[in-house]
Amino acid sequence: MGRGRAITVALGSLLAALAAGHLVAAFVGPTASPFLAVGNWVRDISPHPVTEWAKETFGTFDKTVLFIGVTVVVLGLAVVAGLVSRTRVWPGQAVAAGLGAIGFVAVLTRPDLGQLGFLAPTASLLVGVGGFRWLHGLAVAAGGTDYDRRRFMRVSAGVVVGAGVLGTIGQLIGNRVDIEASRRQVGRLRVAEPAPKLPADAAFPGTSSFITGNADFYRIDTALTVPRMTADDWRLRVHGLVDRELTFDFADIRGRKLIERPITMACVSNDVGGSLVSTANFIGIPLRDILDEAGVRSDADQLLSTSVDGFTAGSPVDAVLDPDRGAMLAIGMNDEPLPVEHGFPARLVVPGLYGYVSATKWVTDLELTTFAAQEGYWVPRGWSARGPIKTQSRIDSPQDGATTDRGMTVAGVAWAPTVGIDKVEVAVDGMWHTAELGAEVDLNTWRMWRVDLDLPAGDHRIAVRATDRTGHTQTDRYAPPAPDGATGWHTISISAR
Ligand SMILES: Nc1nc2c(c(=O)[nH]1)N[C@H]1C(S)=C(S)[C@@H](COP(=O)(O)O)O[C@H]1N2
Ligand SMILES: [Mo]
Repeated sequence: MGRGRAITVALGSLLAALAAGHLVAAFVGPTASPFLAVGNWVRDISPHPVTEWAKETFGTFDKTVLFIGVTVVVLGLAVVAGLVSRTRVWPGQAVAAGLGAIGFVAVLTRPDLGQLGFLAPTASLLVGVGGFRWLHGLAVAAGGTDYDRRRFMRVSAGVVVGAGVLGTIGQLIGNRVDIEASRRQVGRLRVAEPAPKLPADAAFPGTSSFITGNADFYRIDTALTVPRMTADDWRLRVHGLVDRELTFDFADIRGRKLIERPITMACVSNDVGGSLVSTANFIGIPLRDILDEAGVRSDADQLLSTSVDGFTAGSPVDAVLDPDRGAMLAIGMNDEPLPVEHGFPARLVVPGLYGYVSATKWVTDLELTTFAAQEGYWVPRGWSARGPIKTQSRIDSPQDGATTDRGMTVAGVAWAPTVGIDKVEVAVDGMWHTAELGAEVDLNTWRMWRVDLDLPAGDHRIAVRATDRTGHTQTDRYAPPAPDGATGWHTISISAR
């Protein structure tokens, strides 16, 4: 058969296979969709330099790019499958079976699927291999009469349209778990111990706002699709090196005395001057309370928290049990139930630890274990097992490269969660000025600063460094984010006139 027909056979059966898997996955768990599962799988097995390169090059679009990449590779394989089957059917069927097998492995290695998860890749495999055979037969026949040729064209167009319709139906059914409805049902959380009222001088003109709105709060996670777990379905299991295993449901948590605490969270991937740091009023309960109820045994030194989608983070037990640090199991954020992207129904927040070793969203499992026995998700991927947040500061205004008046104000933020900020200094062409500090709202939050300058006309370099309350001053030695957080002074160039 001709190339065009061969490729049509392959692409038609591929689309039908993916649509069948997607549709079945809508009933057995959306992440069982072979296409999604292969995307997740490729992400998990990608070598560290590749994922870092993708993050640096594409930022938060890295996952979209991953999807496009997987799509291109799969389409390419399908085209090959078609082209090698122009005379015989079996080579293409073999490629279809191979792709189906990859989908199978990807789905079966998902940590978040029930026993029926295998049905989705099974559907894809059968439809892919069977569909290829059927279309191939029609394509061979299409070499005969005009009637057969038109029939092949009609059938392949029908297969493509049908696959689109079934895939879309699968998508709609998969989204039927109305997570926003579950959030609305949770409604207002009644807080017994509210966060302190913000003093007027917590922030200055030109700095970030002190509390980051939920829509502006930075977001980082490995989830290709946000987990859709309702409050009713949510359970939290506490087990491992404990005296008694416990399981909590959402009502158990919200029925307790809820506290509200302002906490600054930071991502280890935040480069000097970067924006992966935000502050919110988190609502929840002290994590320590439920760990104490389970009775943490003295041989446990790591709390391994697992998300419904399989992400894991390992936090030091002394940090999560330290009453002064105030680690939380959070169910709310800035007066609302947690937004879905930030972990609804529940997440962990541990002041002073980077998110990758502490802040598990959609958390469903807390295992008391040891650092020697288990590693969190990012550790085998080149990041340090321990991730205390490093003292940092950032210039928010003016922007790098700006032209300013000679009389101007430099303003920004500094953070050293758990110990607090003692001093911020700004260097103008190497001359240090001490900045005025905003109110210290909490030792676990960032602190705003500003300094008024009167500059000679011309170009200037402005750098900032903070000193925390342990007396430690930020080093000027630049270190990149990997493996345990960036160091160095945020520096900008401006021109005054
Ligand atoms: N389930 C899950 N939780 C997660 C992650 C993730 O990939 N999956 N990423 C962590 C990282 S690296 C950070 S910095 C914080 C970010 O939380 P945010 O998106 O609410 O800002 O979440 C942490 N919790
Ligand atoms: Mo992070």
